[in-house]
Amino acid sequence: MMEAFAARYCQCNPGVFQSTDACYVLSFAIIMLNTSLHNPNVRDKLTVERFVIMNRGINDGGDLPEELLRNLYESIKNEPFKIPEDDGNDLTHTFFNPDREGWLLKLGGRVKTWKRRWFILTDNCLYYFEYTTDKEPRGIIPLENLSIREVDDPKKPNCFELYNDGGGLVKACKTEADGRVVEGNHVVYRISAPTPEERDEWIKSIKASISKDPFYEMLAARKKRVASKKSS
Ligand code: 4IP
Repeated sequence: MMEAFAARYCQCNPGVFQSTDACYVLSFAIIMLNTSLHNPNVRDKLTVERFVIMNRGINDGGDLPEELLRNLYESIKNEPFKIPEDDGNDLTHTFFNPDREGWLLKLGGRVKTWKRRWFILTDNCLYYFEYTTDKEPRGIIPLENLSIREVDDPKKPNCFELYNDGGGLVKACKTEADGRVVEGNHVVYRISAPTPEERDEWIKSIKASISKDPFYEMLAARKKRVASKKSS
């Protein structure tokens, strides 16, 4: 399987490796790194320096760019890769082809801690995950009735907020540490984007998503009909 993967990777990404063997060896090194960093039974965690040394000379006798190895190390450290399990509850379809997705920082509801979360905007809902490979979201924010505004935060750049125009808690659900799904506690969801451009893109997409709510449109049309009947 790994050989087939290496062959296909090199075919799709010519020029990255001198040979498919280099890709094959690095793939194994990444699996070992993943285990070392994320398996709690492994006490002696690989450092980035050891990871770089471990991969010396694997590119047909030459070295791979150190920056590539360091980036790979950081990426695995930030997010372990997992083989998706098939538990019959496959939400892949739900999150396929979303309106927008990306990493954002989210401020907690009662406890004000910033968490880096993977956000997916689809079907008029904003979902957030701990990792891109998670199958179940940590939280879901339905966007109906919500408003969005740009805000300045003293600690984080490029912030925007989702809030209820009428005030009160935003209707949302979240997963507690013990796995229970409960209602969220946010009066506002304050979110920080990596760049001003991304903030603007998110605001634009979320606004579009809020306004294209079919239920809302149906309700608005109904209200209009009722109003015109009354006046006639
Ligand atoms: C948590 O802080 C996280 O920020 C949670 O975010 C957040 O829940 C909690 O909000 C907040 O207390 P600690 O992890 O430092 O305890 P996440 O679920 O993304 O991990 P939300 O509702 O933002 O998901 P409250 O409202 O439960 O305090």
